[in-house]
Amino acid sequence: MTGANAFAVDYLVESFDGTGENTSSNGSYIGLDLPDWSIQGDPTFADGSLVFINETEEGDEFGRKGFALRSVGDFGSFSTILDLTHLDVGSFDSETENINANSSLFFLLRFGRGIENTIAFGIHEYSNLPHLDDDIEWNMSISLGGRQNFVTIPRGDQIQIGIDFDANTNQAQVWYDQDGPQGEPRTYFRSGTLRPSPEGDMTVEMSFGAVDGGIANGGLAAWSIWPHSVTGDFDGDGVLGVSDVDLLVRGFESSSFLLDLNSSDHVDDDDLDYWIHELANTYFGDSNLDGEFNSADLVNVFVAGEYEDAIAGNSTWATGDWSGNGEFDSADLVLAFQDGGYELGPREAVRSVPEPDAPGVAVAFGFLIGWLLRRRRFVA
Ligand SMILES: [Ca+2]
Ligand SMILES: [Ca+2]
Ligand SMILES: [Ca+2]
Ligand SMILES: [Ca+2]
Repeated sequence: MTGANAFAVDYLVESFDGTGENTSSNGSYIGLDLPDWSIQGDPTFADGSLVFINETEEGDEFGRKGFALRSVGDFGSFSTILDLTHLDVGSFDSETENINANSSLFFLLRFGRGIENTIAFGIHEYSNLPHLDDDIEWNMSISLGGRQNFVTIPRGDQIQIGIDFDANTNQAQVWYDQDGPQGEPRTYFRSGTLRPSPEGDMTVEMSFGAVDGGIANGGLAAWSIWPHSVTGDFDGDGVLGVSDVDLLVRGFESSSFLLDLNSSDHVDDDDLDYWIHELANTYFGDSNLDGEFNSADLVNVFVAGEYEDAIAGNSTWATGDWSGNGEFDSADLVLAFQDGGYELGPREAVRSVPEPDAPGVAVAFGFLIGWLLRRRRFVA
């Protein structure tokens, strides 16, 4: 762990809220957090985002009506996330009813000029794709190193989309989250390999484009990118924290290569076990991740008040779900006490001494259950 550093040194974040110190490269946009953005398409800062409204504009030669792009240097292995709001890429000019109309949002990372060096995904609406349920779905296209595929995703005017890249294998993977960090988990798509090896400067581009009567409106609400400098630091804040555990647990059963810590091609409780024991060097039950499992952790989770509550799937690592199924119940307590770290102090300090004997654990567990039953009566 890197201690008090809030973010890794080369973590880049652009809030698009209009209060930053920088001006875009063409001088038109003041209030950006990062320098050197090239912005076209006459967007405005509104509601904490940079909003593109493109109904009446003519697109450029690529059909782009508005875009923001900048060079981002060489990050090695990295993750990047784009938050979108006010999103509408699914409307058409009903006057034209042109069967070739289409609307797109694109999020691209280019490592060079060729498509084999590009990660691109877009959200689209094509008026000539009748199989789509227009009211509830969008098409999403994914291009990883030149290999394309299409999926459908639920519509939503706010959406979070991301890219993970492993510079060691040149693997790239994209995901989307229709309702941000809470609610439904991220959906990860199949990963792909970029060819040849990416070199030099990388460019990020977020663009809204449309042709023949298509409409593509939306707001850029935040963009960030960070290198994978700490294994298991999935949110990029430079430390192993409870939000990283939550991201891991919410990725159970997904195909995320970033979360698959033990390279089993599957994200599951073995990866959680690896994160807790090998990366964070602590025990199950350490709800505040301070490196030990003691009474403070139990107080925290019982104060949170989710033990065997009636709300499905509401619990997290910090509120007592140590097994990763979204609930805090007796199975989590059993797991934590079987892991054997209760009141042993930091894990480093006990690795060279014998495991605690079973009666000691049983006594601690019995004490806990008594305390728990008293507390539940008190709460009721
Ligand atoms: Ca973290
Ligand atoms: Ca795994
Ligand atoms: Ca603790
Ligand atoms: Ca649980």
